[in-house]
Amino acid sequence: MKPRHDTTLTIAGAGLAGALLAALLARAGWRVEVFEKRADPRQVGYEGGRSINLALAERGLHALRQAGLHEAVLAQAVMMRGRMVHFADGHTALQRYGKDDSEVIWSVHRGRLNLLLLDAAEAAGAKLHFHARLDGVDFTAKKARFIDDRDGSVNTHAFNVLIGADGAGSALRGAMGAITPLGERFESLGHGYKELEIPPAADGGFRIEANALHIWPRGRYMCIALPNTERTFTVTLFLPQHAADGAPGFDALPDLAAARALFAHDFPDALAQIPQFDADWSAHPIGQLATLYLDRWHLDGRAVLLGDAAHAMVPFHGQGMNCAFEDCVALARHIADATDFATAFAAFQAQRLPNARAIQQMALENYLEMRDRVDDADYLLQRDLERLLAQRHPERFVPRYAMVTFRRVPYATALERGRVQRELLIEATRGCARVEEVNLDATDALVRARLPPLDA
Ligand code: FAD
Ligand code: 8R5
Repeated sequence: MKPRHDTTLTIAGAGLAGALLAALLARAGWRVEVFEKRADPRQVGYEGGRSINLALAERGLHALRQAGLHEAVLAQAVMMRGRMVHFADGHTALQRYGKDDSEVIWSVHRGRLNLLLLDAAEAAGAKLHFHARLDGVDFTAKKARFIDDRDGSVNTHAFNVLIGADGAGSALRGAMGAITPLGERFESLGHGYKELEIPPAADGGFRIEANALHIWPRGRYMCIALPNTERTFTVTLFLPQHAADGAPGFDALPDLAAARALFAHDFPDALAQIPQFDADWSAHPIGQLATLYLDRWHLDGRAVLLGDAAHAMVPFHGQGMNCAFEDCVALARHIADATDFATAFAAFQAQRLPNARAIQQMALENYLEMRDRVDDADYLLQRDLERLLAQRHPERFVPRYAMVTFRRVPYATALERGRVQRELLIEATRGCARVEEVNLDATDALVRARLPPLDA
């Protein structure tokens, strides 16, 4: 479709996806209005000043490139070359993510990224409304109701097309579900998270290695830390909600003393770097982790969902934002290519829903990998062989982590080829203790037979 002057695209939510999508659609010539429940962060500052960072990978970076924003974002990002694993005995080891510094991920500040995207959306011509919480939709009259939570006042806006970028608790999803069953299912992981902060060192530098994503794997739970440009780290403890079989859980940490005792026992080196442990633990809520599955993302040509509103996932692959950004580019392209909105939204759903399912599954699987397998002998042998095969067959054998993180092949392709590769690694390392013992001629033949060249 060519942009039409009698048609406005109304976006609910000016978070990461809503702001980027507004920029992309406004640049393409559409009239765009965005309604966000919170205040304008450019006026009030973001999230109470807390540094919350996200890992940006190739899919997200590529979307930012489409909006001309990648350089501005990377100028404020910290490079993470690999996992720095902190073993229980205190020693550490860097496991590189990619072959060199062209294959890295970037720690970016959520608040600053959001500001940049909002400025870009506005510069492209999108109209932004803050203090406007979507509260109800009349899909017959095509009217949406918004509430200003400061005083409870209500505003009603006529719409042509509604786009839901209003996050995991999406109000638009709720309104659509009241008209048509969306097949909504929430699956709670049964684990929660708590954020803590490592401040800068006395000399103003980073207290631990800056250019890495730190992991303290402890079997059934773990801590991670991502660097901030302010030379701080945001530390996140992931832990079961309920203690069971001798493993700790949030419900068995009734007070600060219990929380400190857990850290002193399992993460003493991390605890030593968190001087404000007590204040952080008391002030920060326990975050919830769940996967949201839907069977439908759109209501003919009237409404469509994307990002967390359509497919919230657990965080363990660091792909929630990356996937949401990929959604934005895909939706903008389907709107440009189709003859009407119903066709565009159906094509968007057909393309993206199977891929959202695939990354949701891989994100769940990566929790086990991060917390339990990074220090396991079989895993390390398979990982050595994986690196060797990736060098010998760079176009055929691309580790699953790399397909998800450094390539843009559909997530469903990464999942399927990852399965083939895993079986191959298990077969090839059977009975071997070291990678030198693997029969490489036979393994090369298996690679050529099972893995056609990957072209993306
Ligand atoms: P959101 O960014 O949540 O935006 C939704 C917006 O809608 C918000 O601004 C909200 O205020 C607004 N809103 C909500 N309801 C209404 C309403 N009724 N009316 C109007 N506006 C409304 N992803 C990664 O790729 N890498 C990471 O490392 C990573 N780390 C994360 C760390 C944390 C602590 C969390 C919580 C998530 C992380 N994610 C990460 C996931 C990522 O944040 C989300 O996947 C991404 O923000 C989804 O974008 P979105 O625009 O769909 O939703
Ligand atoms: N999200 C991430 C990865 C994969 C790292 C690897 C994992 C915190 C709430 Cl848990 C997690 C990754 O496999 O070595 N890349 O990026 C981000 C992650 O968690 C984010 C910061 C998070 C939700 C709290």
